[in-house]
Amino acid sequence: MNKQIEIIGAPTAFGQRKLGVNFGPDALRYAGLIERIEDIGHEVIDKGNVESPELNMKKYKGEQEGLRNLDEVITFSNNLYEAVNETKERGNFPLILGGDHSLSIGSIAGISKHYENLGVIWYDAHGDLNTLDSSPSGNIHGMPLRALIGDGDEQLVNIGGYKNKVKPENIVLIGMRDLDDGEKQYIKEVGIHTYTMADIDKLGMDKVIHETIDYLKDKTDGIHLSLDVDALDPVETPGTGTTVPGGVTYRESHLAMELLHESKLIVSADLVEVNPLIDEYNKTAYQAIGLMGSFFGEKLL
Ligand code: EXY
Ligand code: MN
Ligand code: MN
Ligand code: MN
Repeated sequence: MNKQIEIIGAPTAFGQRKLGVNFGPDALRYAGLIERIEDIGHEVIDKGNVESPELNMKKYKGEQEGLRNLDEVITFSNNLYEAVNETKERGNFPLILGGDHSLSIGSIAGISKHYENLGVIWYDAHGDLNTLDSSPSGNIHGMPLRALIGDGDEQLVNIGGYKNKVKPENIVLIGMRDLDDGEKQYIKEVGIHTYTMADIDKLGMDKVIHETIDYLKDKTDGIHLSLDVDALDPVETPGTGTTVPGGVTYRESHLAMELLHESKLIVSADLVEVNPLIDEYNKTAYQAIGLMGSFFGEKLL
């Protein structure tokens, strides 16, 4: 049965310092994301972009103490929470287009309340598990997963009016190759199931995804995919703000998406950190659309 997929644009750049990622949703639409998913046979409803607070360029470019653009991130997260929650109330599949990864604070808040035990697959070069104390940057896009677990700024932790959206044991990190010391310590402390690039090299993506599904399927009642395009190797996929060499290949990522589709367990997804201003003519948006084709069941033959 083909899902009714609702596209929700989340044009935020407040979680980091590089303008352009806020144009990600429209770069993906312009590159043909909706038509690509419709051609597979799914019904796609484009809900437009959630409202964003004004981006004051002087403030955005300037130095800030503590959590950067905290007020804007809180407002944006509440707006996105409302939109995603409504999509889930309609029983549809939310595909949230970023925008930087701080958007997951709002998107997963809107999803998690509909599940007892939401699983999360965090496909990323980074853990995004910092608090202000462990953060090297003060950028909130390095913190969403920790806020969703329940640590950090109280307002971020309580988006949607509740906390502890995701349990550490229901998370799988895939693509890790740039973890801060505080994140490494936390991952070991709470035992988050993690596949680094070294693990992917040794096991191969087929086994990584099969193990991920086996690890999550009996203890979660739905799985959210949070796909950060910086998981992919920057030689192939340059259009993103925090590139790290030695990433997942485009072909490995296609395989990952095909296997996740086959699992039929993924109930929602974020597609984040596409920045067309850093890119070579929107190349990264076109790649992301190809991956979404595989994720929604496109067959090569
Ligand atoms: N760990 C670094 C920080 O916290 O500033 C870099 C985070 C990059 C986050 C991008 C979205 O994945
Ligand atoms: Mn990320
Ligand atoms: Mn990342
Ligand atoms: Mn399908």
